[in-house]
Amino acid sequence: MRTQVAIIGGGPSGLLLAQLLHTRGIDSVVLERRSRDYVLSRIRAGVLETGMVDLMTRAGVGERMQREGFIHDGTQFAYDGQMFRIDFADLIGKTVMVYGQTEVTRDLYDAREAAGGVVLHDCSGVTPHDLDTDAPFVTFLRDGAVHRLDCDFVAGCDGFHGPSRQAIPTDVRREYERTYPFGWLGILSETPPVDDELIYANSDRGFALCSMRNANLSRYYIQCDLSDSPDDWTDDAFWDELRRRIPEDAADSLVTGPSIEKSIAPLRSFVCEPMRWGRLFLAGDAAHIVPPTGAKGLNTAASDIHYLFDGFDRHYNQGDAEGLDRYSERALARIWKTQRFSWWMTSQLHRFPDQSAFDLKMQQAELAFLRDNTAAQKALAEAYTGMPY
Ligand code: RFL
Ligand code: PHB
Repeated sequence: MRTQVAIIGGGPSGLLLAQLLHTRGIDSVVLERRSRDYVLSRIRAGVLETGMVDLMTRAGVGERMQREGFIHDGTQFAYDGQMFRIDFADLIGKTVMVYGQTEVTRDLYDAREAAGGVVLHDCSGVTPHDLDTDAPFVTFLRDGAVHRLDCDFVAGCDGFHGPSRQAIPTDVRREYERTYPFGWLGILSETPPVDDELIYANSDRGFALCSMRNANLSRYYIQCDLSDSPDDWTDDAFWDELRRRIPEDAADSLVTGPSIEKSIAPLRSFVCEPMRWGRLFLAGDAAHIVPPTGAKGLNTAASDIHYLFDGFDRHYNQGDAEGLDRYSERALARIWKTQRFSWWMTSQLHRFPDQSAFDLKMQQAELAFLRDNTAAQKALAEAYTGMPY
C-alpha cells in the first residue's frame, strides 16, 4: 500500500488533516487503533474557537455545526458568592461555538466516507519506520495480517499515549510537564443546561464547571481527588456537590437527572519539542496536553492541523518547503501561549492542597481584577475565543 501522507490516529486531529489534504488533492491513509464506535463514544471537548470553526468550514464539514451548534457571546465566572460575565462579542467582537467533539468527529468520519477516504480501524502494533530517510513507512497488524504502508510523510496524530512521539530519539526530544494534584469528575445528563452560557466556578469546596451540548444535554464537572473513581460518586452525590459549588441562584434552578456518562480525567500540562523529526510531524495531543480549564485541547489540535496542512499544501502544490520546515516553530509558538492561558485558568479556579491563606487571597484578587478591569477582560476574551493562527 502507498500514500502521500500516512496519518496515525483517527481522532479529530488525524481526520481533520485527512479531510483538508483531500480538498487540495493530497492523498492520505488514516490508521486508527480503535473501532469507529469507540472513538465516537469518547465524551470530550465542547467549545470551539473561531479558528477551528473556520477550519471545519474550509474542510467542507461546517454545515451541521453551523446549523446545530450554539454561538456563545460570553461566559460567566463565579467566586466568593458572586457571578460576573465576560462579554467576548462586546469586548473584542468575537464568539465561540458550543459543538461537541463527538459531533466534530462524526462529521469528519462522514465526510471522509463520502469522499472515499481511507480510514482503517482496528489497526494494532502501528509502528513508523525510517523516519529520517526519504522513504518512511508504517507497519501494522489488521485482520490477522501484517501490512506495510509506504509514504512521503508520517503525521503522528495518535494522542498522548500513541507511539509517534516515542519515535523521536530521546536525545532530540525535550518534554516539559506539570501534573496537577486533582482531576475533573464529569457527567453528561439529558437535562436543560442551568444557564445559557458556561459557568466557571471557584468555590471553597473546589472548582465546578457548568457546560452543555444542546438545549437538553448538559455537561457538568467538579474538581475531585485523583484517587476517586467514578463509581465512588452516585448521581445524587454529584448533584449535591455541584449545587454547593455554584452560585445560589444557579443551584436553585439546576435541573438534575440520571447521568448518561460519568468519567474522571486527570489534569496535565505537557509539551514535546520539537514537533518534527525527519519526515514525522506530531500534531494535537500527541505533542501537547493542556488542562481542560479554558477548553483549549481540541482547539490547539486544530491550530496544529492548520499549520501542518499549510505545510503539506505548499510542499505538494507549490514545491515550497518552508511551511513544513517551519511547522514545529510556528505550532509551538502558539501552543506555549495557550499553555499559559490553560495553566492560568487552572491556577485561578481550583483549590490546591498546599494553598496558603495568601495564595487564596491572590486567587480572589486575580478574579476581582478580571471582574473590574476591561483590559484584563479583553485579554481573557482574546485567549478564550482563540488567538489568531
Ligand atoms: P485524540 O482525540 O486522543 O485522538 C488520537 C487518536 O489516536 C488513536 N491512537 C492510535 N491509533 C493507532 N495506533 C495507535 N497506537 C494509537 N494510539 C492512539 C486513538 O484511539 C485516538 O482515536 O487526539 P487528537 O486527535 O489530537 O485530539 C485532541 C483532543 O481529543 C483533546 O485535546 C481533547 O479532547 C482534550 N480534552 C478536552 N479538551 C477540551 O478542549 N475540553 C474538554 O472538555 C476536554 N475533555 C479531553 C477531555 C481529553 C481527555 N483525554 C485525553 C483523556 C477529556 C478527556 C478524558
Ligand atoms: C465541556 O463542555 O466539556 C467543556 C467546556 C469548557 C471547558 C472544558 C470542558 O473549559
